[in-house]
Amino acid sequence: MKKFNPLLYLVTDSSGLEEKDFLNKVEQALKGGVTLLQLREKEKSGLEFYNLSLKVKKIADFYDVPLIINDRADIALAVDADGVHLGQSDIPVFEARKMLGPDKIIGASTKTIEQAKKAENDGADYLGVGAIFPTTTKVITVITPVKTLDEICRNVKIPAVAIGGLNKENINVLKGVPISGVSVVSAVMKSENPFEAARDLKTAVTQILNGDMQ
Ligand code: TZP
Ligand code: MG
Repeated sequence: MKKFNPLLYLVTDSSGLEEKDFLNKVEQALKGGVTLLQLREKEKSGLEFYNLSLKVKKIADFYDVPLIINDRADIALAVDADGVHLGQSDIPVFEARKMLGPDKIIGASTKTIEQAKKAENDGADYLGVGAIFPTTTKVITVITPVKTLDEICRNVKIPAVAIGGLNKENINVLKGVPISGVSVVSAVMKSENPFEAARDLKTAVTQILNGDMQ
């Protein structure tokens, strides 16, 4: 499997942006220090998603940041992305593993210890857990308490990242929780300056994970 570091995991949202502005935002965020990138598209056709994936892959490759495709193992394979991210309503992790083979990264969204253990046993490489806070990003989700996140982290061997409404002001709630990183959409995608947003968030996440935040 390709090595990956989920410390600052950017999940994209292109809605309301022209393609060139979207690609520019993603590039600025990568420059700012994003360590893992997920292309998430909920409204595009397969062809549009595929075409955008090819463009984002070029940028991600330039910054040497692995690219994960949300929902679609077929598109991940077609563009030779580094992996796929699957929710509880997507194809099962074990099927994606059969399709993608041992070398691709497979992530799974989980909200309970049972889901987390199943994803791990089925071959997932990392877990996304949330929403930790209410989110304004278009997603059907419910709150996952920090305590559940903590229990999930302690019950699996694969890395887990926290997601949902997180930003540099509120991630201190994650202090002491053995997460491997933080995943954000709006904190970076809605920022006027995604370079600074990513840079500052990375500093804050690093401090939280090292336990040296006030
Ligand atoms: N899964 C759980 S919450 C969420 C996803 C995709 C959206 C997170 O977006 P934001 O803007 O960081 O709250
Ligand atoms: Mg999904």
